[in-house]
Amino acid sequence: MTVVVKLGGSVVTEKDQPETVAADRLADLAGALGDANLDDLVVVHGGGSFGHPHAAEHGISSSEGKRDAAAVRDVAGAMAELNTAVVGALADAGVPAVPVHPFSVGYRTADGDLRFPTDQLAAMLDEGFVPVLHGDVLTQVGAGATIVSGDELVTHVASELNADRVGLCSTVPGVLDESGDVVREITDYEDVAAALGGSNATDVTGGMAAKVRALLALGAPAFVFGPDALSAFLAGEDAGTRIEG
Ligand code: IP8
Repeated sequence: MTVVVKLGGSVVTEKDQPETVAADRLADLAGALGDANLDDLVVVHGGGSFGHPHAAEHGISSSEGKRDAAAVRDVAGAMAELNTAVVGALADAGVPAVPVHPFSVGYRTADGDLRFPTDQLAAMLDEGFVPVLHGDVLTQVGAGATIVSGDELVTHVASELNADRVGLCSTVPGVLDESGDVVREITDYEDVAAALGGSNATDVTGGMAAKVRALLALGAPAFVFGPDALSAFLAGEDAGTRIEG
């Protein structure tokens, strides 16, 4: 059973305090991952108050690039620092976690397509390691460097490794309907199009729309849930919103 879990940046950092790890929350999540009994686990984490402020300061986004080595060092450096904290918390909880820094692994084509090999991740899993990736800067042909989000890496890695289950641990307890209630199951984007701002909504604000569409296309069940539900997800239960196309 291969499981890919994303720990949202707002979950593992204090979003309003620059470069501050949410140490207690991270330790709880790491504990849940340490207690889980999984053959193959890949962890991806977001940027929170580490990567995002630097990316904004340098005017870099997933579509806007900069040919600026200092900017790359800033963003990649902040994300490496957060990754060290996440890997450390997982190690403290007994997880055989190892760091994987996406800037050094992949790139984007001039069209923005992600080229990110995963053979090395499969080899790490075979050797009993738990790779821990993160949203990062990525070289883009003709554009310098752009941002790759943790979500984009989750869907890419899950699909390349034929993951059996995917979990997105976020600050919200699931995908919410117009009344603010958790939608238990999504099998078609139209189920939630109205609540998520219409089927043509883009993800410029990091919203749920593109996330749901990408997860529907995955071919494995994906779950969006809050930190309290991580243990249930890892135990194989349905947690938060189940998304499967
Ligand atoms: O928090 C973005 O990853 P996300 C990471 O998953 C950076 O969107 C470097 C801003």
